[in-house]
Amino acid sequence: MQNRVIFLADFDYFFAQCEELRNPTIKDKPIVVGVYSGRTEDSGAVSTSNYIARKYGVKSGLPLFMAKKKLEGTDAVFFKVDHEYYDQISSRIMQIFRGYATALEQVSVDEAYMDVTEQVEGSFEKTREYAQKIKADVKTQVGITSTIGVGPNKLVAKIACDSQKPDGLTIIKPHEAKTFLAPLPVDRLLGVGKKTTVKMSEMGIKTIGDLAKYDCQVLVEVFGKAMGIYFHNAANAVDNDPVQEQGEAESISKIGTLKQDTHDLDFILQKTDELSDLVIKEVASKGYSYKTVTIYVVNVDLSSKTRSITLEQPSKDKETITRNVRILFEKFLAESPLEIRRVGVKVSGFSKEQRQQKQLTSFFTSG
Ligand code: DCP
Ligand code: CA
Ligand code: CA
Repeated sequence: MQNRVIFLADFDYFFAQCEELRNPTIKDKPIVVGVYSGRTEDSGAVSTSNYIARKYGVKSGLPLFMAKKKLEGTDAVFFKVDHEYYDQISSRIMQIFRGYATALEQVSVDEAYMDVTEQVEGSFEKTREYAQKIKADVKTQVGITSTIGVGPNKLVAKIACDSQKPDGLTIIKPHEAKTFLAPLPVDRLLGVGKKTTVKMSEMGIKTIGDLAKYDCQVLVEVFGKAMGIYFHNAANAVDNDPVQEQGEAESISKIGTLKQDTHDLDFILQKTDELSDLVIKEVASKGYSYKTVTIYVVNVDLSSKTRSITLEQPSKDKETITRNVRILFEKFLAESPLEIRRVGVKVSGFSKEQRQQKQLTSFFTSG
C-alpha cells in the first residue's frame, strides 16, 4: 500500500477565539469562556481561555471563582458558552476542509482528520505548502487560526498536532514517526488513562519508546488481547484506522418477532412499519440522512438473510424506508418459500448536515 498522508486540524483556543472574532476589540485581553452552573454568580468552570489568560494559569476545567482570582487586576473578559454560535463557525470551517480532502472525519467541534494522500500525491514534501494553504484559507474566509499535525496515520497526526500550538504546523514523515513518539510519556497515547499509566509504570514502561520495545505477548496477558495489541502497534506508530466520515460505519436497526410465522407480505409489512417508525425516530434525532435500506429476515428454520437497496440520493423520510422495505420483501418472498419468524429494518450510509461533537476518547474506557 502506498503510504497515507493524514492531517489532523484543531482550531486554536476555539470557544475563546470565536468570542474574539465577534468582539475584535478584546483581542489583547485575557478571555475566559465559562459554563455557569447558575447556583451563585461565579459557580461553574472554565470551558476554555485564550492564550493570554492561560499565562495566568487559567485553563479548561478550572473553577470560575479561581479564574476570577487569578485574573484579578487585569482587564479580563468573561463569556458564557454559546454552543450554537461555535457550531456555526465550526460547520463553516469543516465545509472548507471538505474541499481539501478525499475523506474527512470530524471528531469534535474543533477537530477533524483529513486524508489528503491523493491531493499531495503521497508526498510529504508537498504537505507543508498544502497545510499552510488550508490554514490560510480558513483564516481568510472565517477568521479562525488552527493548528495542523501531519503524519502517516491518525495516531501520529494527532500527537503531532498537540506538540505545537497555537497556529502550529508539525509534520512527521513516516520514517520519523517512531523516533518522534519514543520520548513522549505513554499517556499521550489515546486509551492510556490514569490506571493504565500507573500499571505501565510498575512494569517499567514510562515512555512510548519503552512501550514499543516491550514484549507484545506480555502486554496481551496484562491488558487483554485487543488493548495489548493496540498498545504495541500504537507505540510503534502503527495505525491503519481509516479516515472515516462520522456515522459512515454506523447503522440504525430494529428487529422484532412476528406474532406468528408467516409468508404473508401484508402481515410482515405491518411489523416492519412499526420497526421503521422506531428507526426513523432515531435517524431524525441524530439529524442523519441515510443512503441504504436493508431488511433482515429470520426464517422458521432459523436461517437468516439480508437484502439491501442503496438509494440514488440520501433520504431523511420514513416513506422511503417503507417503500424500499416493501420492494425488498416482495422480491424476497418471491424467491424464498420459507415462513418467516423475525424481521428487521436497518438504514445505513449516513450523512449529516450538522455534525455533533464526538469525542475520540469515547471509544476507550478510562484507565
Ligand atoms: N472544551 C470544554 N471543556 C474542556 C475542554 C474543552 O468545554 N474541558 C471546549 C472548549 C474548547 C473546545 O472544547 O474551546 C476545544 O477543546 P480543545 O481541547 O481543542 O481546546 P481549545 O481549542 O480551547 O484550545 P487549544 O488551542 O489548546 O486547542
Ligand atoms: Ca482546539
Ligand atoms: Ca480539540
